[in-house]
Amino acid sequence: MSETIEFSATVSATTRNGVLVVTIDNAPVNATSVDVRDGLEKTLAHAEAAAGLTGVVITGAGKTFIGGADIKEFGKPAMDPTLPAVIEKIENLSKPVVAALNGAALGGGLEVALACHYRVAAPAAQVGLPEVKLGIVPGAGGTQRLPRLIGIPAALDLITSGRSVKAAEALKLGIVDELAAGDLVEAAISAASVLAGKPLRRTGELTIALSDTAEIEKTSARILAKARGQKAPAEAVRLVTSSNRPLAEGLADERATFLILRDSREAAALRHVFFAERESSKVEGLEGVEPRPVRTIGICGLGLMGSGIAVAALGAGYSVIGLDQTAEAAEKGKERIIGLLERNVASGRLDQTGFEAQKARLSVTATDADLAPCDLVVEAVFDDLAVKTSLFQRLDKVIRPDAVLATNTSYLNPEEIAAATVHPERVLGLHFFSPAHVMRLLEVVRCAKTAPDVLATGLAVAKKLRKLPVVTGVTEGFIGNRIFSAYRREAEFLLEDGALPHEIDAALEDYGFPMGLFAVYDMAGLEIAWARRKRQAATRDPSARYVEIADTLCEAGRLGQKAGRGWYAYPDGRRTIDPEVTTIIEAARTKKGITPRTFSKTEIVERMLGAMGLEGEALLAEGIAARASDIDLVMINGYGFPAHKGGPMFSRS
Ligand code: 3H9
Repeated sequence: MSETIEFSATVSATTRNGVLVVTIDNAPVNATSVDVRDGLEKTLAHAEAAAGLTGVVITGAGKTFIGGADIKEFGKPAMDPTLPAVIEKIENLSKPVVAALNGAALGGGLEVALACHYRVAAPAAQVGLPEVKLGIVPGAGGTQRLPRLIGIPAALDLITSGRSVKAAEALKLGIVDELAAGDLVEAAISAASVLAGKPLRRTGELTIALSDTAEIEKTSARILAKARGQKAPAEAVRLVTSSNRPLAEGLADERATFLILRDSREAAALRHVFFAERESSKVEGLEGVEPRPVRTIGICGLGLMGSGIAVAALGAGYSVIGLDQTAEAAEKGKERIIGLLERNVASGRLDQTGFEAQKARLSVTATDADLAPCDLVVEAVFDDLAVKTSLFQRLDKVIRPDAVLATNTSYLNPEEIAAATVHPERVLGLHFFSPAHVMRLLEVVRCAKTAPDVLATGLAVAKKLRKLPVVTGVTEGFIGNRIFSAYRREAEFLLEDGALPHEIDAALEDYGFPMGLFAVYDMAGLEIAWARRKRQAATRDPSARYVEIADTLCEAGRLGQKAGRGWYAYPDGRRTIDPEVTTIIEAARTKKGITPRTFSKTEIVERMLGAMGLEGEALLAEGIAARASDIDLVMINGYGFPAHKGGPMFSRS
């Protein structure tokens, strides 16, 4: 092996068997920053000129090949060389360039690999073009080279979903040419040596395989419908489906589209979400605090919520002990959990071996003492203070004093539950969203006495469960339900002021919510919120504006879709506007002497966002949320706020 040549601070190379082995070392994910691009450009010039070199291998240091373009550079003035320019030089080199994919090759990382003449992957590698998730399209040849390599239908799927595929699937699709069983770089050097002196297979020169146009049109229509007005998926469809044209023309179109999208509000919003997700588990005061080890999780209450939590925990490798009131209820819970696991098998998310392993880690009981081995116990029993406190007092007697106790309450005060226990410092809230095995959001509730390592344990478990944790202080409804209450309240004010449910829903859906608020209410059922309003009636500020319309609907038996009518009517199951509801709303306006006026969609959305934003400011001022971006994550991941709008707080900026 020759000595190392440093082409830039992040790109270096050695020569092995006449092949230049180039390593990109730009922690944390080897993003193609200007220094990497500069280093690569110099490397290529050196490789072309050096008579003794027969080929080049490009690989990444650490566990990533290249995580993509450096997103932190977006929004800053462009710096040469650009990634497309470097990639063009890779493809046009007269000597073979082999990509040795040691880990994730994403976005610009995969685009570098696509321009290489051969791709060898380690079993841990994964490839993908996740740009649409950032509101952009691949900007360095991805939309033009991938269809040349694997055909339009497969490229359309990967580029518009942004999903990444593991090495084995990448091989099957034809994105990589070889899986390295042994040493990856050795395999890549061998490949380069074999290719030396032979005609090179340049991806950009390949002819696109003919495919079924009708099928492509169908797929494109489905993607556009799902995009809910987002620009990037539509542009990705356009670029991929038109890729059967001269490469230079396609690349120019792709680059121009990429630049416009990169500077768009939508892309800025999605970048905000990307960084917010990485920020949310960084909690002040927890630096260096070790979480308590957790191997076995106890779950009390095996209803829908408890079963969902159990499925998430089993999937993450934990042992689970489920507790319910009677042996019969516990058995029923077990059946429900196994039913959910079976669904994962049916959908291909879990194989038979995994299913058996998860089942073997599950046991259920109706005896408190059986929870003794638990490192963490999560309660998901009926949301009633007396029920929860008495359960925690019973748990105090059977679990180790260092085991963590978590409540999944949505609205009760976890401080009161903690205060009823012997060790309040080991109590925190873990507020899962339903269905708990599907929803990513997890509000981690920090009580006044929660010990730092208990909070750290909550965050570590959340990460292992592949959830998105957001830390919240104690307040009625925590971050999410407090903002949601403000949002709902504003919608009801709008009803009284002149808008109708379907007008409000249409405005929200146009903005990007998957479903309008009133349609969601009907789907979930109106009775739980009604019961809460009745409970709060005695303590409600009589001078505060209160809209009675929802109560009137409930009193009339309009409890939502299950009852066949709620905010809408559901003759033959389809949601339709109901004149009876309009009459109820008009009567409520008359009763208060309100002269209704019309609202445009923009006004409706502005009022709703305004209410959410104000409540968000209050949560920040009260110290319930640590940062505005945490609030955005909660609303995006728990309440359907469109990610491409960045969240209610981002949308104020
Ligand atoms: C693109 O490529 C456009 C091109 O088509 C066209 C160009 C012309 N840039 O996720 P982690 C940071 S667009 C800058 O926790 P993991 C991240 O913020 C890009 N920074 O690690 C975090 O920082 P901090 C397309 C980035 O091991 C740290 O790295 N590519 C970038 O769980 C660790 O991140 C993508 O969209 C970046 N590209 O997962 C891929 N990526 O420590 C985005 C990460 O300060 N990245 N950081 O909080 C990922 O999916 C994951 O980071 C990855 C590693 C799977 C790579």
